[in-house]
Amino acid sequence: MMKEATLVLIKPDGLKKSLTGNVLTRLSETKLDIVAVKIVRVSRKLAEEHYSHMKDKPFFGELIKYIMGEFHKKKVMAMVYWGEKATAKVREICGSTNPEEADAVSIRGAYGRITTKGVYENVIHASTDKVEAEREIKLWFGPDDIIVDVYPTKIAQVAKTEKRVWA
Ligand code: FUP
Repeated sequence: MMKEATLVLIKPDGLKKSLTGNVLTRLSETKLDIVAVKIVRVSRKLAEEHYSHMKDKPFFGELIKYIMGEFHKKKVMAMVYWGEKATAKVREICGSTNPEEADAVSIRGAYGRITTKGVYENVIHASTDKVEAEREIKLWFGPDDIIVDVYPTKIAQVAKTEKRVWA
């Protein structure tokens, strides 16, 4: 069987509520490998690209504020899980998008809520399918952030770029 990669985000409500350990413990039931992890301060650009397919939804503005951390902490923990049927295995433990409809013992069922403004604060994001996973992982990570070769890469000459280094 082929291994595949899938993106998992612990959203700002999950970090604010100190649920990182609980979420990682639940995800370890999948026996998948974590091949990348970082804490990200989400820019508006990244938020809007990540949720570009939700652009026409009435709650889009609130959704962007939520993932940028304006209601909780301004950080997201982004991870790549890797293994056979990674996307399906992670989605199953996450539960349904709507935390009230999610199985009670799923991550979203146990820890999610719906705000009075109607935003689903559902603690975790998990890619829907393999195609979405690739799109999302390429938004959140570069090839050197991931310890296995999940997608084809190429060597590019990057001239005259500036980057921040330790002073
Ligand atoms: P999922 O793939 O389970 O993350 O769900 P969607 O891509 O359909 O939705 C993306 C995010 O929009 C969800 F995580 C929460 C939010 N959302 C709402 O706040 N209200 C809705 O009615 C639907 C989605």
